[in-house]
Amino acid sequence: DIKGFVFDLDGVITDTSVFHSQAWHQVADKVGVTWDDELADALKGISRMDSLNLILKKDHKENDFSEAEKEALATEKNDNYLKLVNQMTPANILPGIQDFLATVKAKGYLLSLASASKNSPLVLKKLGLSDYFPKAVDPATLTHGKPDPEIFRRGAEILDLQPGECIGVEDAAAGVQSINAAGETSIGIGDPQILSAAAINFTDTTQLTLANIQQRLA
Ligand code: B16
Ligand code: MG
Repeated sequence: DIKGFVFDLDGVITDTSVFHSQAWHQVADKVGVTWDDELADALKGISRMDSLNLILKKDHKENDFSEAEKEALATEKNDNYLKLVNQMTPANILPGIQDFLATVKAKGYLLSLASASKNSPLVLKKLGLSDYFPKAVDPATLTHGKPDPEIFRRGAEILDLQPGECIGVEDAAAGVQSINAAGETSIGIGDPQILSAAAINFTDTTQLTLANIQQRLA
């Protein structure tokens, strides 16, 4: 029986994935790496430093920067990102998400957050959704990022649930892999070709309803 939902944040609850992309695009331009949609998708769910390394690798620039220079580029990206986050309001919650959270909470399902982002407490606060997520995995405590199962496994643990009792909700291919490897039921929200490993695919957040989930699981 499903007793809880483990949520990704960026790209599922709110469209900060667009802000992450914008902020990285500026850094890519600066280091002379060509930006494209495929790179943007590959960065979804990936930690800040791993994202920078992926960007540099794309055009074989991973050895062109010292660790200190990489730290500075990652900080610059985060500063770009925070400028965008600071303008956020509850209007940035993706359609249907607030209803879904309210419904599952009212029905007694447990909720936790499995976001790779160190900015997730601030983002939740800007959205007015902090109260739904008193339980969140702290990404700073992880040994491995998505697609490793660690973050989604911990998302179930902090709810005192077994992975088999949880549904994980993701917009990133790396995140869907993490959910599956953790032994949870995966919902992928977005392009079904990119998220083909998900147990359930929804093309956008308006489709995320308990009725639709029950229908797909039947
Ligand atoms: P930060 P999620 C992930 O969040 C984003 O998808 C990814 O693009 C970002 O690099 C990562 O968080 C780290 O974020 O730099 O804010 O710590 O999708 O797992 O909620
Ligand atoms: Mg995401």
